[in-house]
Amino acid sequence: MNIVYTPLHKKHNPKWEIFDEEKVPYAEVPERIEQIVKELKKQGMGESIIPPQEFSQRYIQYVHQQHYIDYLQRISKKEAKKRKDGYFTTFFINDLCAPVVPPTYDTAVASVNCALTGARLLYKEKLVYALCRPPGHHAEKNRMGGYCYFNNAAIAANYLSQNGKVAILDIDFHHGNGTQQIFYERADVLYVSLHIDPKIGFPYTAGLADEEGSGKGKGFNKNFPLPLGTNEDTYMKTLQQAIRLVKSYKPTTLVISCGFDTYEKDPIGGFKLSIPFYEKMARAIMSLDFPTLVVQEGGYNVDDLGKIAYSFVKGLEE
Ligand code: Q9C
Ligand code: ZN
Repeated sequence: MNIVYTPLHKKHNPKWEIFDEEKVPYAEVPERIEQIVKELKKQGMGESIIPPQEFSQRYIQYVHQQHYIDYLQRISKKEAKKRKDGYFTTFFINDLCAPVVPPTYDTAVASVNCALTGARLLYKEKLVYALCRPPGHHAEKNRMGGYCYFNNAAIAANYLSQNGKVAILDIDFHHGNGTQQIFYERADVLYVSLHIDPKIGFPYTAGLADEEGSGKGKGFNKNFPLPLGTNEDTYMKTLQQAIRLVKSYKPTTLVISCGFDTYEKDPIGGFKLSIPFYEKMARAIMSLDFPTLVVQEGGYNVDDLGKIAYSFVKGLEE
């Protein structure tokens, strides 16, 4: 298995987000990815870690509006420099959980490059893990939000769709409203997600079971909203349903939007999954036997993220 990683992500380091009018410490911290890398190295996987390649901006343009891309670049390089707490934009945004700091644009591009490098590698490798940061699945065509600026998994899936149908399985605690929106009218990319019921959790505005896609995309979007406190038994049964859907779609490649905020001790999650359970999840997913790109999304228990990721990786590699 190849692991794509760059230390560039560390520069994107906002201190606060604003949630329900309150300024709260930013959960999406650089230590998240650093802890994962540290544990994978400790487990002898250091040799598998490779840096991302550079890609043309057009791969981002296929998914995000040019006007949005340019706006994010401009506020990173100009307006954000004058703010100590990061710049909370009024435009192109869904919530106040995506502050822009001066390095945000460049690190968001580097994060996309990790996902695209992984996608390109899938032509010769069976399995790649892209350690993307900032995460991406809340980023819509022209809106940032929920710690996300560019939609890494969507950009990679769109790249892979040149070569055949792609399935995206999103196992982050939160619904990937951005990924759903981007592919909502497309039949050549299936989006399947397990997440906290949006009636009770972020992102609130999308992720209900009756959102099934529209136009040509009708039937190619599937949401499994789950209650707060979901346990391993319910989660595995639901994951098996999701896996069956992916299997019957017969994609050429599979992209996993992989969040570890479903962990029982995640500070912003609310499911009850234990560290050893991630190995079982990965094994269930790998039973599909498609070339698979794992894209890092959320997961905020910095102390345990390394162990969670390693448990997942063990299941992937079996
Ligand atoms: N105090 C991802 O997992 N903030 N995004 C929630 C926490 C937004 C999550 C409030 C959560 C965004 C990629
Ligand atoms: Zn999440």
